[in-house]
Amino acid sequence: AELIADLRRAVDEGQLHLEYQPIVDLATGAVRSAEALVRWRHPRLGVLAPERFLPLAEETGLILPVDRWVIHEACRAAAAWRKRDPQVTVAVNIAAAHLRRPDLIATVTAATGGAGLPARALTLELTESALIEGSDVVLDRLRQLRELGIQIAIDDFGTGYSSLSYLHRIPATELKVDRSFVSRLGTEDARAYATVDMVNRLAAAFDLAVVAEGVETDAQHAAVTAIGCVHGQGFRYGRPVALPELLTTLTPVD
Ligand code: G
Ligand code: G
Ligand code: MN
Ligand code: NA
Repeated sequence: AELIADLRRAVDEGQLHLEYQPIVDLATGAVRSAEALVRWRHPRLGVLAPERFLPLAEETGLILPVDRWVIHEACRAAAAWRKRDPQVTVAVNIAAAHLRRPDLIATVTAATGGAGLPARALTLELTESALIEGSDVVLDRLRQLRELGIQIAIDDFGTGYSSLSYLHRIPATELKVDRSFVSRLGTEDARAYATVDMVNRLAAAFDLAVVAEGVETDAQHAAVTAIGCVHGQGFRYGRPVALPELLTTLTPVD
């Protein structure tokens, strides 16, 4: 309960910060994008991971100011790193509650516009469970975001209780294969390979990009590459790092 009052202040007092995890082109190893992950530098408890405070933030509605801050901060960061590599994009996680809010569009437009970031350089990551609540209002909001040029990724794909039919309705641009599937690759488990292969084919049929999440080992890297996934994310390519460290991994254009 005390943590709630603390979190209320944390946004205003600049106690939140972002780490960025690279998303690479599997063929070349080049960093194509980075996922922003929020951390809270609590004055007494030290740095708190999202699982320590996001559930509380979602219960109390404080997730809205948190996610708003994250969107703005990530857009500013992306505008900075695109000076080094103009192709690089940024991905942010969006809570289900935010999707139900009419001001999401205004927040996103203000953040990209204010940072001078093209809309197509911002990806919103939504979980299946957030999308499955997919009322017509939510679907309409997603379509508006798409019309602005914003990219929509379905996060942790394959783990929610959704049916495949919703792929026909959600205006997504990308599937992120959940790391629980990727973690079983590189063992003798043929079913793991078949699962990731199926998701990759499905994505191709729907003209969606694919990110294999949670790639940790060389064997997993070899498997997702053989399957034909285009992008990868995971400790094998890089852990979440602060912005200055991420910048050193980008190839300067000049
Ligand atoms: O590294 P990691 O522990 O950062 O992230 C744990 C979980 O927290 C992930 O499932 C991620 O989607 C979620 N998460 C991280 N940052 C944010 C954020 O800024 N907003 C929301 N809504 N979720 C986030
Ligand atoms: O749910 P979402 O995909 O947004 O979660 C991102 C989370 O996954 C972050 O907590 C991040 O630290 C974690 N993560 C990223 N790469 C790896 C990996 O290779 N292995 C494991 N175990 N976790 C990872
Ligand atoms: Mn994510
Ligand atoms: Na994910």
